[in-house]
Amino acid sequence: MNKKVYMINGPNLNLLGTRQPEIYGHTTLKNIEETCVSISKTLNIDLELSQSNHEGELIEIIQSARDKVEGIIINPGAFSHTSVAILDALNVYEGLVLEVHISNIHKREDFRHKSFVSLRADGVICGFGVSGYEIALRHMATILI
Ligand code: CA2
Repeated sequence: MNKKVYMINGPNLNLLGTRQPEIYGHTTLKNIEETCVSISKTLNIDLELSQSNHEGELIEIIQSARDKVEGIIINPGAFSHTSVAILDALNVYEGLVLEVHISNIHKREDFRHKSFVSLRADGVICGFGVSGYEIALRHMATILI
């Protein structure tokens, strides 16, 4: 049977491909999601996609992952650096958590160097551009299947 995985994107990632291409590239979130859904089919994964600009909504999505999906791939955007509430929600979740950042957060401003989510993540991918999502998905498949 297929494994179920959430791919969650946080604030402003709906703008990918439209602004700041020097940092985030030209690929849109829709492109990323389509590519990942197509790859997930070859990996026997049912991928459920979401994006929200709202912290509370992201927490509700993470809470709904319990007893529903075996893994979460999450780019929490700027909430990575600020949200203890998202960390708390992830700490309740028992499946595999992979954190993705498109940019290399360690090469950027000091305030981006710390991620609360990394305190829970089983793996962190950053600085690989939008390929980070695909890398996370393939890793998820090797662990789950
Ligand atoms: O590198 C990443 O993936 C980040 O999670 C992206 C966040 C940033 O706050 C983190 O420090 C690192 C920002 C996402 C904003 O995305 C935009 C995309 C296009 C145009 C404007 C914003």
